[in-house]
Amino acid sequence: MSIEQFKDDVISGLRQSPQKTLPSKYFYDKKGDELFVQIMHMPEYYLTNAEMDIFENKTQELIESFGMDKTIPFELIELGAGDGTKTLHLLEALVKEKYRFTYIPVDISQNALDGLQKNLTQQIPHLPILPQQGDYFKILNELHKSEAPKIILFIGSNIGNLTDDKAALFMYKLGENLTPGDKIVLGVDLMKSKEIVLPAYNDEGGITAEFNLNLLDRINTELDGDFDRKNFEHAPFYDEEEGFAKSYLKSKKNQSVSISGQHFNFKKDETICTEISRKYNDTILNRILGETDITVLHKIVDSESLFADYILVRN
Ligand code: AVJ
Repeated sequence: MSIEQFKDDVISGLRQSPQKTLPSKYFYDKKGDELFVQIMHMPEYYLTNAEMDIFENKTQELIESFGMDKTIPFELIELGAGDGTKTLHLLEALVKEKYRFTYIPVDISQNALDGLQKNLTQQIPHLPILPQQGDYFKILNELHKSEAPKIILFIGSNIGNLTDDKAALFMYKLGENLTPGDKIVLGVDLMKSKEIVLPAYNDEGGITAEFNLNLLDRINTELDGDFDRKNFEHAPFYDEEEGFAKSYLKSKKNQSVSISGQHFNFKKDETICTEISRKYNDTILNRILGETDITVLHKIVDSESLFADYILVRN
């Protein structure tokens, strides 16, 4: 991720009117990565436990939905691999049941991949693992050259940060890089009441607020900005009807901020939208897949029906 790109995105996002925005992908600097790990361990952030429940307790249902032949080697490709704790359960079961496969974690962070590889080879000594660093679609395009059937893991509600238009484009591009019969495991957070969703993005301990405000610190450090974080507050929002959680940073007063020599004015109570976290149901997913060659094969939910891993197929 280049600093020029970061600067362009920040400046154009803050020039937007009426709603200023900042892309959520910039949350993840070193501090942001650490804070996100803390978020995943918070009692309010039900998403992690719910998907863990699926990978831990519905492993057989997951494996059966792949419909793989044990004699044919396949590739299990994980986009945005993270620390692999959920995937570990699936990998262990696949190895134990003598499936023939290579695990290919893909991430933009070489650091994340190194940590993951170290972890997984300790836990599963004979796991064939082939980490790939770089852009998802560049790597998928390379991998498409091999004949092996593929299962793509895109879990953790990572698709939730995309607007529906962008999610549809993402799924279309994914389909372009797959062969008929290939599968996708798509992990999404399900639509539910705001009593459950809001606390996940507005925890008592203030970790999410810190995660959101850290973006201002990052802009200050990397783009020579002078945001005073005391003058902004974390403002979460959930539209229960539409299923959109959104995070904002709200200006506590009229103020002007300079970034790389450019000035931006904020009125009291004016907001910057820093993240959307889309919540799904079958209708929304099918609409997003509408223009693609991908359809839903199966749906696995956790014991409390909070989260779903959809098994999709490329037709
Ligand atoms: C990593 C996109 C799944 O939207 O729930 C957590 C990021 N933001 N708390 C989410 C996040 C605030 C998270 N995803």
